[in-house]
Amino acid sequence: MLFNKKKKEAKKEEKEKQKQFEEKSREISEQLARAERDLKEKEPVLEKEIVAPVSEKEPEGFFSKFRKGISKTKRMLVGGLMDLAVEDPIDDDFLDDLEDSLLAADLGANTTAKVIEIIEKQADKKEIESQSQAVNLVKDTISTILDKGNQDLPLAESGPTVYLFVGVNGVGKTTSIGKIAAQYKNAGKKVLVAAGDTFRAAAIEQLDEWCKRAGVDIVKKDINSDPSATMYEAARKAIDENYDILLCDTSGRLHTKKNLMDELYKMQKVLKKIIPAAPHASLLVLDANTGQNAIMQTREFSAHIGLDGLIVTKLDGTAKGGVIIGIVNEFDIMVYYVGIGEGINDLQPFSARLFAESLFEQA
Ligand SMILES: Nc1nc2c(ncn2[C@@H]2O[C@H](COP(=O)(O)OP(=O)(O)OP(=O)(O)O)[C@@H](O)[C@H]2O)c(=O)[nH]1
Ligand SMILES: [Mg+2]
Repeated sequence: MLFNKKKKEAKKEEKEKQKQFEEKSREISEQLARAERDLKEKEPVLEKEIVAPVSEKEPEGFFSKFRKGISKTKRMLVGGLMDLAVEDPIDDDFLDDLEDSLLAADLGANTTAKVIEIIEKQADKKEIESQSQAVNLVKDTISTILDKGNQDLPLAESGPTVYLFVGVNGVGKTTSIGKIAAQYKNAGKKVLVAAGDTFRAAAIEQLDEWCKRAGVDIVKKDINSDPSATMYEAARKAIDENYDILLCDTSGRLHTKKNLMDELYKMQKVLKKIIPAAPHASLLVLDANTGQNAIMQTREFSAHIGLDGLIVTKLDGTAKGGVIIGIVNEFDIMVYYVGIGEGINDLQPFSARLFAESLFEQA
Protein backbone atom coordinates (compact mmCIF):
# COMPACT_ATOMS: atom_id res chain seq x y z
CA MET A 1 0.00 0.00 0.00
CA LEU A 2 2.65 2.39 1.21
CA PHE A 3 4.81 1.44 -1.73
CA ASN A 4 1.94 2.10 -4.12
CA LYS A 5 1.29 5.47 -2.54
CA LYS A 6 4.96 6.39 -2.86
CA LYS A 7 4.96 5.23 -6.46
CA LYS A 8 1.89 7.36 -7.15
CA GLU A 9 3.47 10.37 -5.48
CA ALA A 10 6.66 9.90 -7.47
CA LYS A 11 4.62 9.65 -10.66
CA LYS A 12 2.71 12.81 -9.74
CA GLU A 13 5.97 14.60 -9.05
CA GLU A 14 7.37 13.41 -12.38
CA LYS A 15 4.22 14.65 -14.14
CA GLU A 16 4.57 18.04 -12.48
CA LYS A 17 8.22 18.23 -13.54
CA GLN A 18 7.32 17.30 -17.11
CA LYS A 19 4.63 19.99 -17.13
CA GLN A 20 7.10 22.60 -15.88
CA PHE A 21 9.62 21.44 -18.44
CA GLU A 22 7.05 21.79 -21.25
CA GLU A 23 6.03 25.26 -20.05
CA LYS A 24 9.68 26.32 -19.99
CA SER A 25 10.35 24.84 -23.46
CA ARG A 26 7.35 26.67 -24.84
CA GLU A 27 8.54 29.90 -23.34
CA ILE A 28 11.98 29.40 -24.84
CA SER A 29 10.65 28.61 -28.32
CA GLU A 30 8.40 31.68 -28.17
CA GLN A 31 11.42 33.79 -27.15
CA LEU A 32 13.43 32.28 -30.00
CA ALA A 33 10.68 33.01 -32.52
CA ARG A 34 10.48 36.61 -31.26
CA ALA A 35 14.25 37.00 -31.48
CA GLU A 36 14.22 35.58 -35.02
CA ARG A 37 11.52 38.07 -36.05
CA ASP A 38 13.42 40.98 -34.49
CA LEU A 39 16.56 39.92 -36.28
CA LYS A 40 14.77 39.77 -39.62
CA GLU A 41 13.39 43.26 -39.15
CA LYS A 42 16.87 44.57 -38.46
CA GLU A 43 18.42 42.98 -41.57
CA PRO A 44 19.75 45.58 -44.02
CA VAL A 45 17.18 46.17 -46.75
CA LEU A 46 19.48 44.98 -49.55
CA GLU A 47 20.03 41.62 -47.92
CA LYS A 48 16.34 40.98 -47.60
CA GLU A 49 14.57 38.80 -50.13
CA ILE A 50 12.31 40.82 -52.38
CA VAL A 51 8.80 39.54 -51.75
CA ALA A 52 5.40 40.62 -53.00
CA PRO A 53 3.69 43.03 -50.64
CA VAL A 54 1.00 41.49 -48.48
CA SER A 55 -2.22 43.26 -47.65
CA GLU A 56 -2.71 41.94 -44.13
CA LYS A 57 0.00 41.85 -41.51
CA GLU A 58 2.96 39.62 -42.49
CA PRO A 59 1.89 36.00 -42.21
CA GLU A 60 3.89 33.85 -39.83
CA GLY A 61 5.95 30.99 -41.22
CA PHE A 62 3.87 28.07 -42.48
CA PHE A 63 5.39 25.53 -40.09
CA SER A 64 5.54 27.66 -36.98
CA LYS A 65 1.92 28.63 -37.42
CA PHE A 66 0.91 25.01 -37.82
CA ARG A 67 2.95 23.97 -34.79
CA LYS A 68 1.37 26.71 -32.73
CA GLY A 69 -2.05 25.63 -34.02
CA ILE A 70 -1.67 22.08 -32.77
CA SER A 71 0.16 22.91 -29.54
CA LYS A 72 -2.85 22.19 -27.30
CA THR A 73 -3.45 18.82 -28.93
CA LYS A 74 0.25 18.06 -28.64
CA ARG A 75 0.27 18.81 -24.93
CA MET A 76 -2.78 16.64 -24.39
CA LEU A 77 -1.61 13.65 -26.41
CA VAL A 78 2.16 13.64 -26.17
CA GLY A 79 2.26 15.09 -22.65
CA GLY A 80 0.16 12.14 -21.48
CA LEU A 81 2.34 9.63 -23.33
CA MET A 82 5.61 11.10 -22.08
CA ASP A 83 4.45 10.61 -18.50
CA LEU A 84 4.22 6.92 -19.30
CA ALA A 85 7.54 6.55 -21.09
CA VAL A 86 9.67 4.91 -18.40
CA GLU A 87 11.85 1.81 -18.46
CA ASP A 88 9.47 -0.35 -16.36
CA PRO A 89 8.01 -3.46 -17.99
CA ILE A 90 4.64 -3.29 -19.78
CA ASP A 91 1.89 -4.39 -17.37
CA ASP A 92 -1.90 -4.05 -17.10
CA ASP A 93 -1.67 -0.77 -15.17
CA PHE A 94 0.45 0.71 -17.92
CA LEU A 95 -1.95 -0.45 -20.63
CA ASP A 96 -4.87 1.10 -18.70
CA ASP A 97 -3.03 4.41 -18.38
CA LEU A 98 -2.09 4.31 -22.06
CA GLU A 99 -5.70 3.69 -23.02
CA ASP A 100 -6.86 6.63 -20.86
CA SER A 101 -4.27 8.87 -22.42
CA LEU A 102 -5.30 8.02 -26.01
CA LEU A 103 -8.98 8.44 -25.19
CA ALA A 104 -8.28 11.80 -23.53
CA ALA A 105 -6.60 12.96 -26.74
CA ASP A 106 -9.83 12.08 -28.59
CA LEU A 107 -8.54 9.26 -30.77
CA GLY A 108 -11.86 7.50 -30.21
CA ALA A 109 -12.66 4.05 -28.89
CA ASN A 110 -11.95 2.09 -32.09
CA THR A 111 -8.63 3.69 -32.87
CA THR A 112 -7.52 3.48 -29.23
CA ALA A 113 -8.43 -0.24 -29.19
CA LYS A 114 -6.45 -0.77 -32.39
CA VAL A 115 -3.34 0.94 -30.95
CA ILE A 116 -3.58 -0.98 -27.65
CA GLU A 117 -3.97 -4.26 -29.55
CA ILE A 118 -0.80 -3.58 -31.54
CA ILE A 119 1.11 -2.86 -28.30
CA GLU A 120 -0.24 -5.99 -26.58
CA LYS A 121 0.63 -8.24 -29.53
CA GLN A 122 4.21 -6.99 -29.74
CA ALA A 123 4.61 -7.17 -25.97
CA ASP A 124 3.35 -10.79 -25.99
CA LYS A 125 5.90 -11.65 -28.65
CA LYS A 126 8.57 -9.85 -26.55
CA GLU A 127 9.30 -7.54 -29.50
CA ILE A 128 8.90 -4.67 -27.07
CA GLU A 129 9.50 -4.94 -23.34
CA SER A 130 9.67 -1.52 -21.68
CA GLN A 131 6.96 1.10 -21.40
CA SER A 132 9.10 3.62 -23.29
CA GLN A 133 9.41 1.16 -26.19
CA ALA A 134 5.62 0.86 -26.14
CA VAL A 135 5.26 4.65 -26.33
CA ASN A 136 7.61 4.72 -29.33
CA LEU A 137 5.46 2.12 -31.01
CA VAL A 138 2.37 4.28 -30.34
CA LYS A 139 4.08 7.16 -32.16
CA ASP A 140 4.96 4.93 -35.15
CA THR A 141 1.43 3.51 -35.28
CA ILE A 142 -0.13 6.99 -35.28
CA SER A 143 2.22 8.15 -38.05
CA THR A 144 1.30 5.08 -40.12
CA ILE A 145 -2.43 5.67 -39.61
CA LEU A 146 -2.13 9.29 -40.74
CA ASP A 147 -0.02 8.66 -43.81
CA LYS A 148 -2.50 8.29 -46.68
CA GLY A 149 -0.21 9.29 -49.53
CA ASN A 150 -1.27 11.79 -52.20
CA GLN A 151 -2.88 14.91 -50.74
CA ASP A 152 -4.26 16.70 -53.82
CA LEU A 153 -7.92 17.49 -54.32
CA PRO A 154 -9.40 16.05 -57.55
CA LEU A 155 -9.43 18.49 -60.48
CA ALA A 156 -11.71 18.62 -63.52
CA GLU A 157 -10.17 17.22 -66.69
CA SER A 158 -11.49 20.28 -68.47
CA GLY A 159 -13.75 23.19 -67.56
CA PRO A 160 -14.55 24.33 -64.03
CA THR A 161 -13.70 22.24 -60.97
CA VAL A 162 -16.57 22.27 -58.48
CA TYR A 163 -16.27 21.72 -54.72
CA LEU A 164 -19.34 21.45 -52.48
CA PHE A 165 -18.84 22.32 -48.82
CA VAL A 166 -21.13 20.62 -46.34
CA GLY A 167 -21.33 20.34 -42.57
CA VAL A 168 -23.47 21.12 -39.54
CA ASN A 169 -23.92 24.75 -38.51
CA GLY A 170 -21.05 26.80 -37.20
CA VAL A 171 -18.25 24.40 -38.16
CA GLY A 172 -16.55 26.89 -40.49
CA LYS A 173 -17.87 26.17 -44.01
CA THR A 174 -18.24 29.80 -45.09
CA THR A 175 -14.96 30.87 -43.51
CA SER A 176 -13.07 27.98 -45.12
CA ILE A 177 -14.57 28.83 -48.54
CA GLY A 178 -13.37 32.43 -48.10
CA LYS A 179 -9.85 31.28 -47.26
CA ILE A 180 -9.70 28.72 -50.09
CA ALA A 181 -11.10 31.25 -52.57
CA ALA A 182 -8.26 33.61 -51.63
CA GLN A 183 -5.68 30.85 -52.11
CA TYR A 184 -6.93 29.94 -55.60
CA LYS A 185 -7.22 33.59 -56.55
CA ASN A 186 -3.63 34.19 -55.43
CA ALA A 187 -2.57 31.20 -57.51
CA GLY A 188 -4.00 32.98 -60.57
CA LYS A 189 -7.25 31.02 -60.89
CA LYS A 190 -10.60 32.49 -61.90
CA VAL A 191 -12.83 31.74 -58.91
CA LEU A 192 -16.61 31.78 -58.49
CA VAL A 193 -18.48 31.19 -55.24
CA ALA A 194 -22.12 30.06 -54.94
CA ALA A 195 -24.14 31.24 -51.94
CA GLY A 196 -26.09 28.03 -51.33
CA ASP A 197 -27.05 28.90 -47.75
CA THR A 198 -30.23 30.79 -48.56
CA PHE A 199 -31.83 30.24 -45.17
CA ARG A 200 -30.36 33.29 -43.46
CA ALA A 201 -29.72 36.74 -44.92
CA ALA A 202 -26.66 36.99 -42.69
CA ALA A 203 -25.18 33.87 -44.29
CA ILE A 204 -25.30 35.45 -47.75
CA GLU A 205 -23.85 38.71 -46.43
CA GLN A 206 -21.04 36.88 -44.64
CA LEU A 207 -20.07 35.01 -47.81
CA ASP A 208 -20.32 38.20 -49.85
CA GLU A 209 -17.91 39.86 -47.42
CA TRP A 210 -15.42 36.99 -47.75
CA CYS A 211 -15.65 37.14 -51.57
CA LYS A 212 -14.86 40.87 -51.48
CA ARG A 213 -11.89 40.19 -49.20
CA ALA A 214 -10.62 37.41 -51.48
CA GLY A 215 -11.37 39.41 -54.65
CA VAL A 216 -13.56 36.72 -56.25
CA ASP A 217 -17.05 36.64 -57.80
CA ILE A 218 -20.24 35.39 -56.19
CA VAL A 219 -23.62 34.10 -57.35
CA LYS A 220 -26.28 34.90 -54.78
CA LYS A 221 -30.05 34.84 -54.85
CA ASP A 222 -32.78 35.98 -52.52
CA ILE A 223 -33.15 34.68 -49.01
CA ASN A 224 -35.38 31.58 -48.83
CA SER A 225 -34.94 30.85 -52.52
CA ASP A 226 -34.18 27.26 -53.54
CA PRO A 227 -30.43 26.69 -53.00
CA SER A 228 -30.40 24.28 -55.95
CA ALA A 229 -31.44 27.19 -58.18
CA THR A 230 -28.34 29.05 -56.98
CA MET A 231 -26.23 25.97 -57.81
CA TYR A 232 -27.79 25.80 -61.28
CA GLU A 233 -27.08 29.44 -62.02
CA ALA A 234 -23.55 29.28 -60.63
CA ALA A 235 -22.64 26.15 -62.61
CA ARG A 236 -23.97 27.74 -65.82
CA LYS A 237 -22.03 30.94 -65.19
CA ALA A 238 -18.87 28.94 -64.36
CA ILE A 239 -19.05 27.23 -67.76
CA ASP A 240 -20.18 30.21 -69.83
CA GLU A 241 -17.58 32.55 -68.35
CA ASN A 242 -14.69 30.08 -68.13
CA TYR A 243 -14.17 29.96 -64.38
CA ASP A 244 -11.50 27.54 -63.13
CA ILE A 245 -12.99 26.90 -59.71
CA LEU A 246 -16.55 26.97 -58.33
CA LEU A 247 -16.87 26.79 -54.53
CA CYS A 248 -20.38 26.06 -53.24
CA ASP A 249 -21.49 27.07 -49.75
CA THR A 250 -24.41 25.26 -48.15
CA SER A 251 -26.52 25.62 -45.05
CA GLY A 252 -25.80 23.71 -41.88
CA ARG A 253 -29.16 24.37 -40.29
CA LEU A 254 -32.33 22.85 -41.61
CA HIS A 255 -35.29 21.75 -39.56
CA THR A 256 -34.38 18.10 -39.68
CA LYS A 257 -31.36 16.07 -40.63
CA LYS A 258 -33.39 14.44 -43.41
CA ASN A 259 -34.28 17.84 -44.89
CA LEU A 260 -30.63 18.85 -44.86
CA MET A 261 -29.41 15.64 -46.49
CA ASP A 262 -32.18 15.74 -49.14
CA GLU A 263 -31.33 19.34 -49.94
CA LEU A 264 -27.62 18.59 -50.28
CA TYR A 265 -28.32 15.57 -52.45
CA LYS A 266 -30.50 17.72 -54.71
CA MET A 267 -27.70 20.29 -55.02
CA GLN A 268 -25.26 17.56 -56.04
CA LYS A 269 -27.72 16.37 -58.69
CA VAL A 270 -28.34 19.84 -60.11
CA LEU A 271 -24.59 20.51 -60.35
CA LYS A 272 -24.12 17.18 -62.12
CA LYS A 273 -26.80 18.05 -64.66
CA ILE A 274 -24.73 20.95 -65.92
CA ILE A 275 -21.22 19.64 -65.20
CA PRO A 276 -21.42 15.83 -65.29
CA ALA A 277 -18.31 15.20 -63.16
CA ALA A 278 -19.39 17.78 -60.55
CA PRO A 279 -19.07 18.11 -57.66
CA HIS A 280 -15.48 16.99 -58.12
CA ALA A 281 -15.37 16.80 -54.35
CA SER A 282 -18.03 17.00 -51.64
CA LEU A 283 -16.06 18.17 -48.63
CA LEU A 284 -17.28 17.79 -45.08
CA VAL A 285 -16.17 20.58 -42.77
CA LEU A 286 -15.67 19.50 -39.16
CA ASP A 287 -14.98 21.54 -36.05
CA ALA A 288 -12.11 19.82 -34.18
CA ASN A 289 -13.60 21.01 -30.86
CA THR A 290 -16.48 18.61 -31.25
CA GLY A 291 -14.13 15.66 -30.72
CA GLN A 292 -15.93 12.35 -31.06
CA ASN A 293 -19.01 14.06 -32.50
CA ALA A 294 -16.91 14.73 -35.58
CA ILE A 295 -16.69 10.98 -36.14
CA MET A 296 -20.49 10.70 -36.00
CA GLN A 297 -20.91 13.59 -38.42
CA THR A 298 -18.49 11.97 -40.85
CA ARG A 299 -20.48 8.74 -40.68
CA GLU A 300 -23.84 10.51 -41.27
CA PHE A 301 -22.82 12.72 -44.18
CA SER A 302 -20.84 9.91 -45.75
CA ALA A 303 -23.86 7.58 -45.63
CA HIS A 304 -26.36 10.13 -46.97
CA ILE A 305 -24.56 12.13 -49.64
CA GLY A 306 -21.11 10.51 -50.05
CA LEU A 307 -17.92 12.35 -49.14
CA ASP A 308 -14.63 12.88 -50.92
CA GLY A 309 -12.67 14.59 -48.20
CA LEU A 310 -12.58 16.55 -44.99
CA ILE A 311 -11.60 19.96 -43.73
CA VAL A 312 -10.94 20.12 -40.00
CA THR A 313 -11.25 23.63 -38.57
CA LYS A 314 -10.42 25.37 -35.29
CA LEU A 315 -7.40 23.21 -34.50
CA ASP A 316 -5.94 26.35 -32.97
CA GLY A 317 -8.36 26.44 -30.09
CA THR A 318 -8.59 22.82 -29.10
CA ALA A 319 -6.79 19.96 -27.39
CA LYS A 320 -9.04 17.54 -29.28
CA GLY A 321 -7.08 17.50 -32.56
CA GLY A 322 -6.37 13.81 -31.93
CA VAL A 323 -9.79 13.25 -33.47
CA ILE A 324 -8.11 13.58 -36.89
CA ILE A 325 -6.21 10.36 -36.16
CA GLY A 326 -9.47 8.60 -35.26
CA ILE A 327 -11.30 9.78 -38.36
CA VAL A 328 -8.49 8.95 -40.77
CA ASN A 329 -8.25 5.50 -39.18
CA GLU A 330 -11.97 4.77 -39.25
CA PHE A 331 -12.90 6.13 -42.66
CA ASP A 332 -11.09 5.74 -45.90
CA ILE A 333 -11.01 9.48 -46.36
CA MET A 334 -8.46 12.26 -46.72
CA VAL A 335 -8.17 15.41 -44.65
CA TYR A 336 -7.35 18.10 -47.23
CA TYR A 337 -7.16 21.23 -45.14
CA VAL A 338 -6.93 22.27 -41.51
CA GLY A 339 -8.11 25.60 -40.09
CA ILE A 340 -5.79 27.17 -37.57
CA GLY A 341 -7.38 30.59 -37.02
CA GLU A 342 -9.99 33.04 -38.23
CA GLY A 343 -7.80 35.07 -40.62
CA ILE A 344 -7.70 34.73 -44.40
CA ASN A 345 -4.30 32.97 -44.25
CA ASP A 346 -5.31 30.56 -41.50
CA LEU A 347 -6.10 27.51 -43.58
CA GLN A 348 -3.35 25.10 -44.54
CA PRO A 349 -3.24 22.01 -46.72
CA PHE A 350 -3.13 19.08 -44.32
CA SER A 351 0.11 17.17 -44.28
CA ALA A 352 -0.13 13.90 -42.34
CA ARG A 353 3.62 13.75 -42.08
CA LEU A 354 3.90 17.29 -40.72
CA PHE A 355 1.07 16.61 -38.27
CA ALA A 356 2.69 13.41 -36.95
CA GLU A 357 6.17 14.94 -36.86
CA SER A 358 5.00 18.11 -35.11
CA LEU A 359 3.04 16.10 -32.56
CA PHE A 360 6.03 14.05 -31.57
CA GLU A 361 8.98 16.36 -32.06
CA GLN A 362 10.82 17.34 -28.90
CA ALA A 363 10.17 20.91 -27.80
N1 LIG B 1 -10.32 29.87 -34.28
C1 LIG B 1 -10.87 29.51 -35.43
N2 LIG B 1 -12.10 29.92 -35.75
C2 LIG B 1 -12.64 29.51 -36.91
C3 LIG B 1 -11.94 28.67 -37.82
N3 LIG B 1 -12.75 28.43 -38.89
C4 LIG B 1 -13.91 29.11 -38.65
N4 LIG B 1 -13.86 29.77 -37.48
C5 LIG B 1 -14.90 30.58 -36.84
O1 LIG B 1 -16.05 29.77 -36.61
C6 LIG B 1 -17.23 30.56 -36.70
C7 LIG B 1 -18.24 29.88 -37.62
O2 LIG B 1 -17.72 29.88 -38.93
P1 LIG B 1 -18.63 29.88 -40.23
O3 LIG B 1 -17.70 29.86 -41.41
O4 LIG B 1 -19.66 30.95 -40.18
O5 LIG B 1 -19.33 28.48 -40.08
P2 LIG B 1 -20.42 27.82 -41.03
O6 LIG B 1 -20.15 26.36 -41.07
O7 LIG B 1 -20.48 28.51 -42.32
O8 LIG B 1 -21.74 28.06 -40.17
P3 LIG B 1 -23.29 28.11 -40.67
O9 LIG B 1 -23.33 28.96 -41.88
O10 LIG B 1 -24.01 28.69 -39.52
O11 LIG B 1 -23.70 26.70 -40.93
C8 LIG B 1 -16.79 31.93 -37.17
O12 LIG B 1 -16.73 32.80 -36.07
C9 LIG B 1 -15.39 31.69 -37.73
O13 LIG B 1 -14.56 32.82 -37.65
C10 LIG B 1 -10.61 28.23 -37.45
O14 LIG B 1 -9.93 27.47 -38.14
N5 LIG B 1 -10.14 28.68 -36.25
MG1 LIG C 1 -22.05 29.44 -43.31
